[in-house]
Amino acid sequence: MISLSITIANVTFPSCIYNASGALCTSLEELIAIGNSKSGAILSKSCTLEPREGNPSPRYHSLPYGSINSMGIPNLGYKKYAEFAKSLKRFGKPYIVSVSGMTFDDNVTIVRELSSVTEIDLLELNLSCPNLIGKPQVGYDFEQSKILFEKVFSVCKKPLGVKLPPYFDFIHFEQMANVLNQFPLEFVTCINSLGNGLAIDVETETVMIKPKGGFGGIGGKYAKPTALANVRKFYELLNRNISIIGVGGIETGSDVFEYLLCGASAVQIGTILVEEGVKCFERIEKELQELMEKKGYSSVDEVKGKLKTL
Ligand code: OXC
Repeated sequence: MISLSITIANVTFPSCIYNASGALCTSLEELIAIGNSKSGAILSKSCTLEPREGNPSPRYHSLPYGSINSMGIPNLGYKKYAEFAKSLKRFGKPYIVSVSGMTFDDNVTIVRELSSVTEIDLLELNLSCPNLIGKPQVGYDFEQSKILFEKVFSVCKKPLGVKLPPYFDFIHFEQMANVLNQFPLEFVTCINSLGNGLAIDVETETVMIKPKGGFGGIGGKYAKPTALANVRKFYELLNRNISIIGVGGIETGSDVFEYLLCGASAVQIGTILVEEGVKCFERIEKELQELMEKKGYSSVDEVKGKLKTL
């Protein structure tokens, strides 16, 4: 049997395929369902200092090739995700908490506090939520990102990674990689949703979601080519000890294989998890194993980064 197991920051993931933050991972029940599934890790919804209701509904809509959302980080507050850690340990897979403080200082406080919770394995700092009214994405401000990393790494005792927005210009990849390479980051997750897209119902001549006049983050198949490009570019530019996690439009084992070729060590599932439920992990894992077997590969490492160019 082909092993899909991987190791990041000395933490073993039984499978390289797990949930994206935001997809069915806000309540303890949802996190337990991920624990009980074939997901290779349990990643929480991004958390803030205080609990949040998020943006007004409707705030998620499926689209022909993906989804649009403007959730606004509804979550239970970081203390709950710390509390949940003990009961999630029994699943024998990493528990990762996503952090998305509303301010610079909130991020520092949350990372410091979660750092001392033994049962949390890793932290993913989300610098790329496109749906917070009046708050630009920190990941698009390279100077601010650097200042934040300096502070966060001075208080963080856990392996920490960062969730990035999509970049579209080589100079921006270089500028961000230059910042990231200066810190002891364990992983980089590429990409958050394509920010501020618009979806329209022609019949009613109306936008699909309520917040921000209908603008929202686009996920699913629409995002895949951009996400693959972000994984590939950062694989080329980042220090080799920083693992890359791919996310965007993965529906099949073949999609995962593409991400591995680009240099991803693991992948996260967002839109299709919301649409299909936690059973998607078993299906995608099986599809990937069959494809790898057919091609004669026996581990994730053998495929990683092997993309050919013309
Ligand atoms: N990305 C995020 O980081 N957060 C959520 N949506 C998204 O596309 C959210 O909660 O709005």
